[in-house]
Amino acid sequence: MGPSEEELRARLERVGQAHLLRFWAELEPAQRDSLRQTLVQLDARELGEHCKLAAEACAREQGGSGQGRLDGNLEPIPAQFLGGVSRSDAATLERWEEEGLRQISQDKVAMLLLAGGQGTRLGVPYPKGMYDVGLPSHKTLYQIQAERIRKVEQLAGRRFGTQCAIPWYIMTSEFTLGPTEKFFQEHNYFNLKKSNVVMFEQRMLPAVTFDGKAILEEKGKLAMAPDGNGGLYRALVDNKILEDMDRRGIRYIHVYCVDNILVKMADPVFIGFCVSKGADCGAKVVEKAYPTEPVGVVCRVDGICQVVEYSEITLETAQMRNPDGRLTYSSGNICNHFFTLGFLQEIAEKFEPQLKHHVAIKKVPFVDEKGNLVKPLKPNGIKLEKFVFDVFQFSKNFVAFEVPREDEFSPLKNADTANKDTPTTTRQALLFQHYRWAVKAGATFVEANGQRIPEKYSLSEDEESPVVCEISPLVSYFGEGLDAYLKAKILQSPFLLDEDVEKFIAQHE
Ligand code: UD2
Repeated sequence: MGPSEEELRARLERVGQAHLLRFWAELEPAQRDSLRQTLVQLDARELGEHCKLAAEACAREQGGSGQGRLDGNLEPIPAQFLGGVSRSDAATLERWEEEGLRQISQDKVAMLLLAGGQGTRLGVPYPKGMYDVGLPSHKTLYQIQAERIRKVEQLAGRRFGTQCAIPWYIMTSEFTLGPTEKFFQEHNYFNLKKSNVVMFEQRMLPAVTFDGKAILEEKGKLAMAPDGNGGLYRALVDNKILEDMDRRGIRYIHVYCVDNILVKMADPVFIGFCVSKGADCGAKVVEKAYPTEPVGVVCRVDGICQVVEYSEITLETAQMRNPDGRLTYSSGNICNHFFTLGFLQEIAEKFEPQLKHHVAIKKVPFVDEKGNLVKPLKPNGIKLEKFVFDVFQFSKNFVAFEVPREDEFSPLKNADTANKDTPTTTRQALLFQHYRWAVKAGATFVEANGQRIPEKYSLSEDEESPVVCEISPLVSYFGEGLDAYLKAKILQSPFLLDEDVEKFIAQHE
């Protein structure tokens, strides 16, 4: 049953939120129950504090310009804590890869996907992982990721003679849990063991007006949004995920965001690097493309590692270069992180409440005093979010690992009407990578008339891959092992090497 209307009203009045019951008299019994349940769950006192916090944080942010605030206290990640593909020789990279595969083969590594976002910029009504960017195979992001897990399990198992598994934890939100579960069921979990795919839900927080009032999006429903990808740490506790990891013997967790089509799942090189350095927390980064590129930079502030937003430093600092010509602050964050289980346990137990609240100002549809639905033209609401990387500051041994952008980072953020991070740019990035792998393995591509297509190893931003070439992750995780199929082969675009390699061999004999 829960509290009566009078009781609810009294509690809300004490915290200045009684307007949430404005339409109570008009609500059907089911709507009343649902609103009552939301308000009880939120707890009036906590709701009041949340609204106050949101309004204050927003006023603070709008009052002062962030630019230049941190410049004086900034320093790059010291060289001994920064590794990278182009900063190391082949033997060292192999050593790290071997170490990563060893940890995977011993069932100590898990993947954790952040998939609770609403993907508003892409503008599709379903979770981003279900998106098909138009590859010849029409695989979705989820399928590509699942197949990379299967392949790297196989590589580790073969190398060390074990049968191993990488559990896949997927953080969803109220918006994404239902459709994601259904999608995985319909696709038989992409042939992963169902018990190794663990979905859990992050919390939602009410959107708040500039004067600190929670917003009604319907007469009986509050406007709510997920609490940011840093909501991870509360969600891990709420859903007892760390206990589940511990029970399975997991020691290292590779966390990533859903939209990077090139993501190396459970990347053995990155994991091996972090483990070899004894790190408790690590971030994969790419070199910033240009000084004003709008990405957060991994660096130190007053000696403490963190991600600094581009809006928090001046142009002058962003443009600083080292004697070798590289940008001084060049480590661009790509939402790809390494944590030990022990570190996550510490965050959950001790530090989570200290994580900063970030303010996002959005247009939030609402019902006005007369009960009419209004779609605001100007931003009217504050959403508070925590960020996954804000825990770096609590690390005792933080490392960063730089990887080539063209091999590891191409995110799907926008619809094709934009010119960056779209279905087209992500598709092209993957096709061009697979083309480079094929050429490296010894294949030659020809036109329909048999004329050879000249080889290419780099593209400018708006150029298309010279051929359409897709290789199933079940055949190759990161370009390895392709010589066996592609050496000295003459191939025509569009080319798809799918998991049925026997058929391919028979056709090309
Ligand atoms: C993220 C990073 C940014 C940069 C960029 C690269 C954060 C806070 N920012 O920015 O530094 O690395 O990615 O692509 O990490 N998500 C949830 N719950 C939420 C909100 C988001 O799970 O409440 C997930 C979302 O589904 C996605 C990931 O977090 O997988 C990143 O979210 P985003 O795309 O909104 O982040 P973006 O692009 O602003």
